[in-house]
Parts: sequence; structure tokens; C-alpha cells
Amino acid sequence: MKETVLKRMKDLPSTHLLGGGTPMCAGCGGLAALHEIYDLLGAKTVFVNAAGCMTLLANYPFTPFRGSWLYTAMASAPAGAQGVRDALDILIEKGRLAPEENLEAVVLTGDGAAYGMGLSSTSGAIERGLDFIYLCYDNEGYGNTGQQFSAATPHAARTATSTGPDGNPGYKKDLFAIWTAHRPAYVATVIASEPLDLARKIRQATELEGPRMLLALAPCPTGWGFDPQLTVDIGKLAVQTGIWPLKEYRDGEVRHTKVPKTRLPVEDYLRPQGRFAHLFEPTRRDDLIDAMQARVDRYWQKLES
Ligand SMILES: Cc1ncc(C[n+]2csc(CCOP(=O)(O)OP(=O)(O)O)c2C)c(N)n1
Ligand code: SF4
Ligand SMILES: [Mg+2]
Repeated sequence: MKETVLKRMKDLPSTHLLGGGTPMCAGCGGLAALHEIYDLLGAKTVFVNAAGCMTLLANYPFTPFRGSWLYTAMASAPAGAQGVRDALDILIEKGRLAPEENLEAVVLTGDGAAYGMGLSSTSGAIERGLDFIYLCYDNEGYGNTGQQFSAATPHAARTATSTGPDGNPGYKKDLFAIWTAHRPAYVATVIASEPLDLARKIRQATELEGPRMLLALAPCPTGWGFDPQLTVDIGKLAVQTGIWPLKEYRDGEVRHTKVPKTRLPVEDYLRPQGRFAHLFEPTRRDDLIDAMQARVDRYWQKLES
């Protein structure tokens, strides 16, 4: 049995993440982003995964990855990446690993870990100048355990733990700003529904050394309550309404990489999602919708001034 499995794995293409057979939800926006990113990073990666939905991808010996995978506790993925990086550097220094066989240490984490539990170990790793890529798929909640609110949940969204008439009372933390405050090598926001923007940023990240973050908004049909066939549409609406600004940070400068020419109303993004249904039924909540629109407008107006 084991030999058959190993033979089948050997016959697989070398750098592709295989979507079929994974125990993920149909239409998972996080998986779509990872799929595109892994195609570009290639098999010479060691994923250091903080517990979350993507952990389901590595059920030994069946995994769609061709590279290596290390599973860590939610708060500890950057510490795990430090260990991997140090081990690789020592092996290369001792001549036990050829430099061309070097691997990229890539933290793969959800927002629950990235915006909350793992923030202090992440801050320490950036401060030490760890040479790693930090990939956060942000589905704006603790998805794997039933979409409880996280520090990435938007204001007014309903979650398993924000069930009142106003939804989540808190506001989404600005992880991009938290990272750039550390002056790392590179930070970028991406989304799978904008693959060209995403591909350019992955190339940029791989050409640099040091701490580099890719923050992917991950439309989540299960946790956000929309039809899985709408994942790409929801992703595009996040960009076109200005809710998810596509931008990058390098050398102390932030640059927006795709500015919507005419911003659509945020309502277009909210309406198809069950987590915002209480803003429209039974009574329309103009107070919450208008406040959300005003926050997005203020963000973009600040850039224009
Ligand atoms: C310290 C700790 N608390 C709770 C859990 C249980 N747990 C496993 S996955 C998960 C959700 C993680 O959320 P996020 O990081 O956003 O990833 P997602 O599930 O959304 O992919 C939780 C709470 C855990 N593994 N470790
Ligand atoms: S809960 Fe959301 S993020 Fe998790 S696998 Fe399902 S669609 Fe993907
Ligand atoms: Mg999450």
C-alpha cells in the first residue's frame, strides 16, 4: 500500500498543488490563493503551518504538496520558520546541503493566528530579520472551528460568536500597517481573483531577502455564507468597492497597485454574503452600511489628498 502511494506521488507534476481530493470546502478562496502562490513558489518550499483550515491539506501520506510541511501550534509558526531557516543555513555552511538545494521557509497561517495569537512571535521574527515569507490567508474569522470572530473580522459582520443585531462590535485590525511599522523587506496585499497582480507580487517577494508578508483576502463561502460559485465575484467586488486595497510596501514606501477607477458602493460587496444579511433584512440598517461606506471613502480620500 505504502509503495503504491509513494509511486503515485512520484508521478505527480513537480510544482503543482493538486486541488482534487483535498478535504477543503468547494470555492475556498484561501485555497485558490495558495494554489496560485504555490505554482509560482514551486516545490522548493518548506511550509510552516499554524493550525487552521489549510492544516487539512497535510494528512500523511496524502498531501497535494511536493515540498515539505511542518505543523506548529497556532502561535508558533514564525518560531518554527526560524528553526527551519537556521537548520538549512547550518547545513549549507557545513557543506551538507548544496546552495542550489536551498529551500524557502514559508509560514502559512490563517488570520486568527496572524492577527492575534501569533502576533508576538511574528513581531520577534521580523525584528530578528528572519529570511522568510509569511503567507496569511485572511478569511476574517476562526474558520476551521466554525467561524468565530477574530481580530480580522470586519465591523458588523455576523460570526458564530457575534450573533447580536449589530454583528461584530469590533473593527478589523490593520495587519499591513502593523507589519510595515517593523520596516520589513516587503509587504503586499493580494487576492486570488486578481492573479496578475498576485503573480507580480510573488515574483517581487521571491527576489528579496528578509521578512516578507503576503496578505491574501480569502473569500470563504462556508464562513461568510455565500454560494461557492461566487468566490471570484466576491473577490473582485472586494477590490472594486475599495474594501480590499491592493498595495505593496518596499523601502519605506507604500504603493497602491490597482486603484479602482470608479469605486462601486460597498453594498454590492455586502449584499451577497449571509454574514451581512442582517444589514438588509428585516430592516435595512443604513446606519451600519453608511458608516462602512464612509470608512472606505475616508481611506481612499486620504490617498487622493
Ligand atoms: C492555542 C490553540 N487554540 C485553539 C486551537 C484550535 N484551533 C484550531 S484551528 C483554529 C482556527 C484558526 O483560525 P485561523 O488562524 O483564522 O485559520 P482558519 O481556521 O480560518 O483557516 C483553532 C481555534 C488551536 N489549535 N490552538
Ligand atoms: S471554512 Fe472557509 S477558509 Fe476554511 S476550508 Fe472552508 S471555505 Fe476555506
Ligand atoms: Mg481564519
